[in-house]
Amino acid sequence: MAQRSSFVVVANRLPVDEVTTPDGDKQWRPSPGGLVTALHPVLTEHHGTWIGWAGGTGDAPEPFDLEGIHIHPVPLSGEELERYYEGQSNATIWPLYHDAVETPAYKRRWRETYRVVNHRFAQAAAQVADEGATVWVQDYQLQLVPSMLREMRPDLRIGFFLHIPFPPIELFMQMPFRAEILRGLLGADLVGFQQKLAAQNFVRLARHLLGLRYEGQSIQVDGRKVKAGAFPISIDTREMERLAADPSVQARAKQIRAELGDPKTVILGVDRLDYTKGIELRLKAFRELLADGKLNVGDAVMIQVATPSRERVEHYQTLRVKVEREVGRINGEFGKVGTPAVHYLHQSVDKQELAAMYAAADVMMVTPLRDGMNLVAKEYIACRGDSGGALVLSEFAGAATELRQSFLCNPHDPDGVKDALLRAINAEPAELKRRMRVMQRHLRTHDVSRWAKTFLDELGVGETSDDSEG
Ligand code: ADQ
Repeated sequence: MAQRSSFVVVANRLPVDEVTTPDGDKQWRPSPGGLVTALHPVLTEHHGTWIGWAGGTGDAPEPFDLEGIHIHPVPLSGEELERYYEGQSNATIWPLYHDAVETPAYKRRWRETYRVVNHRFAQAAAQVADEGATVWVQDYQLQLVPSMLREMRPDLRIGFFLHIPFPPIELFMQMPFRAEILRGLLGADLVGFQQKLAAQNFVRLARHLLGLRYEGQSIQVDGRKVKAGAFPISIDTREMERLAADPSVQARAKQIRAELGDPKTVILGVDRLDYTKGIELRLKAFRELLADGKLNVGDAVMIQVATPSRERVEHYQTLRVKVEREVGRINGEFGKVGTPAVHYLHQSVDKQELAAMYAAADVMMVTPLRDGMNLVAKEYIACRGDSGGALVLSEFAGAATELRQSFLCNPHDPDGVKDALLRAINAEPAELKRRMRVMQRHLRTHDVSRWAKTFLDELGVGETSDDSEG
């Protein structure tokens, strides 16, 4: 019989990676991430379980304990991975929820498998949750889990958090199994979003599509109340500040600038290689400023780090080609031997190197066409200490609601992006430091543990303490 828990997290991925030790043994290692950092205290306090996919296809590993968390792997076959994850999650729901910036594809067999896999996750949660336990379901891959789980276990408190945007009614209505998805979410007691606007889209949709009544943010469903609300996610701010202040990271930041030829302005972009992130338009803005003579190679240099992502999905393959063509074009037209205009890394970098890059960059460009939050923007701010620096930020990132002292721009307007970049580059250092300090103060109080605590308090999970009380 499976170990039972009073607190259960259900997410597509488990917070662990399998690594091979120097002796050739396979071992599980925690994979660092904001979510697991935030939830770790709650999970250990409640003998919590995390249910998710461990990576790989075929049989799942047996459940195990790691650093005080019970890990409960869910299996996926190769075909399920293709249909549930790459298909329904990342070629239907992901583009649709991001303003359809790429055209969503709809396939019956994808949604059938999405249903099957969601049911498997719900069953795993029903199996490990104690009587009256709290279950917190994460993100767009698992939107049917709340209602499936409620049917199996009406005694549970169920929360759901959507990490990506929730679209306006007109867009959501495109989806062939729209009512089923909505009912899936309404199985939760609390549905959390990054933004107020997303929560409003959700309650309005419930009325529009299912004729449900709502008062404020509370929807009446079968005699129950389902609350919707905004809970903007954040980062482990103190940890990020500490990392960036580390002498080895500072030394590496200096070294990066030296290797770039100590230019006046280092411009940085860090993203998963995703079409929502606005990587191409950022490169294009940089190219046009070079062409206009407003920037010069040598004075200004750009680094673009793009983590490989969802490489088997067609839109992502096309994007890679487009981004790499643009990088090639810029370097071809403006680079000199030994001095490229853009340094492009199609790779993932470790946390230390990432912090050093943030510390080395005068201007950070975060220009998504649509983004639930965007944690890169917040990480950059936490890494600046008192050295100033400027954030160019898209109005369409959730982070723009909080980071008002950034240089905001409309990513659909190329001139607007160029203008914001130039203003950021030419701003007075004192002005930049002032802006940075305001945003840093905000992030110190609005960190990821506060996010988790606010959500769980609203869900009514009694005595969850944040680590300051622990
Ligand atoms: P993502 O779309 O993945 O997340 P983001 O919020 O920017 O986007 O998080 C990316 C994370 O990956 C950051 O912590 C960043 O440091 C890291 N990362 C990015 N590129 C990297 C690289 N090359 N090497 C190493 N690390 C890299 C989704 C939503 C967001 C929402 C988050 C959390 O799309 O809008 O903010 O979930 O809710």
